[in-house]
Amino acid sequence: MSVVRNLFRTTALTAAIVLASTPMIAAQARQATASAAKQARAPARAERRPNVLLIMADDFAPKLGSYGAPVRTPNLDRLAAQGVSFDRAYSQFPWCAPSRASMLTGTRPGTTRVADLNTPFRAALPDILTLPQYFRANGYFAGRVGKIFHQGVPGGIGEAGPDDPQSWDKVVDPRGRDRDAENGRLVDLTPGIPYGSAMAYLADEGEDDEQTDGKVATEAIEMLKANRDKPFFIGVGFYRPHVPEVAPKKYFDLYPLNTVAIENQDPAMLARVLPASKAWTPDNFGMSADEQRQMIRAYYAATSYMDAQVGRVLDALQALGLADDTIVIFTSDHGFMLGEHGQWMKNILWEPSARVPLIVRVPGTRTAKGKRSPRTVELLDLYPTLLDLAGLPGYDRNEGKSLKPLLARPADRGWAKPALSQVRGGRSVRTERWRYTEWEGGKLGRELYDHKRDPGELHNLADDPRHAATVAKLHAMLPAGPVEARPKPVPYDPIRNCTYFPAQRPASPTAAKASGMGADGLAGLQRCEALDP
Ligand SMILES: [Ca+2]
Repeated sequence: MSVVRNLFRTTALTAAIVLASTPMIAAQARQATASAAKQARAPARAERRPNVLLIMADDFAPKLGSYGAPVRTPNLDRLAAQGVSFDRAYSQFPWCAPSRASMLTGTRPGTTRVADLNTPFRAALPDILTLPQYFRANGYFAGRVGKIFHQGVPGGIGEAGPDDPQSWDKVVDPRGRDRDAENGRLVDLTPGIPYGSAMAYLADEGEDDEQTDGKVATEAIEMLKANRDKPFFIGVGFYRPHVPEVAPKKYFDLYPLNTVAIENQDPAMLARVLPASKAWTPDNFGMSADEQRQMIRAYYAATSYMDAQVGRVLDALQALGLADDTIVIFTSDHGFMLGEHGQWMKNILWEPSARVPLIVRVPGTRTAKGKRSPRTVELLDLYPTLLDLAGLPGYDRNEGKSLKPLLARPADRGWAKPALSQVRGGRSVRTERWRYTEWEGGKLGRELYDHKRDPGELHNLADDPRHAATVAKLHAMLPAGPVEARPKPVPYDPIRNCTYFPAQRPASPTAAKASGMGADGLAGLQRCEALDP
């Protein structure tokens, strides 16, 4: 019997009546909804559907206390104690726009055709119902505060960006003082790289609610208050810990610099990394150990700041009497490298780039409070999970699988679905024990890591004949079909503070856009060629 249905006993409409009374939405959405409605089974009895509060952080690897990281996240840890945490949850394309398009349409990157920051998923999927849109079409209020679909950071803060208007009844795009921090106040360890990608930070003056994430929390609380009497799907999208790492100074003070550890930088290990497995060169952008320490501290500080804002929203949910009627999800669009393998940021297929935190709190789930699931799950599983938990009809275009069985029994051995991730030119599969990655179908190399013995992914076993059978098995799990060319890592010159694009420089801005290169979030990047006389 559904746990959720036990909880939401107040009167509500059947799916059919809700659909008939749906407010005006785009014609294509209505059409697609009608198709979804055909799959609907009428609920067994009248019930009030649960609310959904989807909280996302940006570029957040699972560096939180409850995941064993030396980062202070008391509010997320409290949520984890009340719900189920997934230790092996993965992004399908660890980069903002492609990941969010996949998660929010419930389809894989091969279906969304989004592999850069500019291509809208509506180009390939004009009539898909997004996750919030599906709830909206089923009688929910759907609202968003901050970054749920892709927005550029920091340039797009305060603007809707490439949003999906038909997904929402209301959107709010707050803008705090961090948006203007680029006016010469940031500590920039990689000059010449735009602030969306630069290793830059600021221990800022002022209070929490002067920064964008503080305003996101404040606006989210207002949206909860305004919609407390109706079923709602509210997306709360925080901007930190995406770079630049701007947060009030008190959060930096939590991490004395001499207590922050940097990643293994053994030169022999770094020399073994496949060129295809890098997003940028040189290793660590040429940052010194002390500079790396500063960036890690800044990431931790921005995380603790974001955690405090999550806490404000969760406290409001409780104070408004909504906690017992609301499913809460916390996750991120992808992870973030903090110097592992000499790499920083994302858009590569190492574990810290592909892995995300995932915490699900379902009111009334008595069997799994504070438990952790070791099973491999994917961000695109969230869409069918939420339909399942809310008692809404399934959507036949979902390519993921409901996590509901794991919420009841987090270690359920019946769950044996591997997690797939990809970037341009790379395909990777993660099982509980292994990560296997192919670059251009193996032409540019293959990687096999045994996470049971080597969680740091330091020993590539792909060419070890003793693991040939494992490689064959994992290869068969990768998606079929052609693999596009692998872009070369972006070469940064830390002496001249500029970057080169040899070989892959497109002929024109149009060609750049078509190739996806101009869409890398690198617009405004200082080109070394331009510095030459
Ligand atoms: Ca992101």
